[in-house]
Amino acid sequence: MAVEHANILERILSNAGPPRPEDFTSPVHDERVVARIGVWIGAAMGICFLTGLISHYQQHPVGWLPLGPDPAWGYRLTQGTHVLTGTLLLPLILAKLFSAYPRLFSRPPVRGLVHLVDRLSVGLLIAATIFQIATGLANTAQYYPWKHFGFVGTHYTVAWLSVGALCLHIAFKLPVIQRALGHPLEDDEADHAQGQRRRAFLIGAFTVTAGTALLTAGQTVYPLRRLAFLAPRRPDVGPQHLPINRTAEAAGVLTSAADPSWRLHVSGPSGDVHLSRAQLTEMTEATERLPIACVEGWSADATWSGVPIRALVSLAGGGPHSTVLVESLEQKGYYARTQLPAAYAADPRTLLALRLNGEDLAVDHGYPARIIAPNRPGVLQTKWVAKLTVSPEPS
Ligand SMILES: Nc1nc2c(c(=O)[nH]1)N[C@H]1C(S)=C(S)[C@@H](COP(=O)(O)O)O[C@H]1N2
Ligand SMILES: [Mo]
Repeated sequence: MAVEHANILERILSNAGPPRPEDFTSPVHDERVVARIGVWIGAAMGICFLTGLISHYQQHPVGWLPLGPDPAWGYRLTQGTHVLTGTLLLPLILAKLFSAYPRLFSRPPVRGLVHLVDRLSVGLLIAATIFQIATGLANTAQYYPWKHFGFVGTHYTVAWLSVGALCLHIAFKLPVIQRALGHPLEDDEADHAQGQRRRAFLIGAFTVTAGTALLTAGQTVYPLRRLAFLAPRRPDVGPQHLPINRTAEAAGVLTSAADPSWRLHVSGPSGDVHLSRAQLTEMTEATERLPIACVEGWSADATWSGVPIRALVSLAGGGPHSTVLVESLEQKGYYARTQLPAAYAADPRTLLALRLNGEDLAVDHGYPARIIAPNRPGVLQTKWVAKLTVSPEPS
């Protein structure tokens, strides 16, 4: 590697033009290394893309893919896997770029139409993947700097671009990939030392990736929680041993949530009712163990007690096919109003939760009452509920 840097420096100092691929002498710049890391990247990107799609359609339902409340841990699995594999793409992409970047200097830059499309697809693949990793990681760190574009729509669109570019790239490189994977890391006895360096690089890249997984997965894999040094959240740290996404103060509901004159307004086909917290606690109580799974990648199981939503639906004159519009005390914000589809509203596990892990809800967890439903993205588990509007049964 030292030789390599000296070569390149010499070219620059003597004004001999940009470096050529042969100036990069490290044995790590080798198609066998590039292809092996490529296989790991292909697997991680594939899993990341598919779990991301499922998560996306869970938050933005589409008619052709009816995702319901089962299994209760579904979103926890898809979103946890999505964020984890996306995070692992960072060390993997860096390793692959390092082993492959000398090829950027090959001459001539374009050797015909096919080669041009090949290079463009590589450019698009790198740009789109870096964009996805950067926006995804910013999101997991609760950093939302996008004033000019929405995160969800952009991350979703660029995902298709990067997967399209990945497929093109694999198609163009298929002969090289087959050749490279079919060959051992060293050519012959004479190449032994070089082969060892290639192997060491791959082991290093793998170790960094596995280490990143180990230090991140604890945000959702409970036994690893003490190792979650690279994750913004731990599943057991927060009021009532559960993390908080948005606090009551940030949502501007500190006063309204603590107001003893709070009433739950339930509106439906048979009219309007206003229920105090005391009246709600007198209704039939149900207790469910259900996860909160945030789009940011952390998730945790908790024990929730409260009134099944379907009891409130029938109180308001609705039925098993009614949907429920949930409105929060929160005035602004994307998640101040959410819609519970009928499959969730009718599920006996979907609660208007009043208590968490055996205590009254902390105000940051949604006191006086919040929604908790199985297999729902965290963003739709509305806190500080003020009003439920029950739709009539479709005739
Ligand atoms: N009204 C309201 N409810 C909300 C939110 C919000 O910003 N406003 N954030 C949601 C998000 S993103 C998550 S992950 C969960 C987290 O619930 P917790 O803070 O009780 O853990 O609450 C959800 N409920
Ligand atoms: Mo969230």
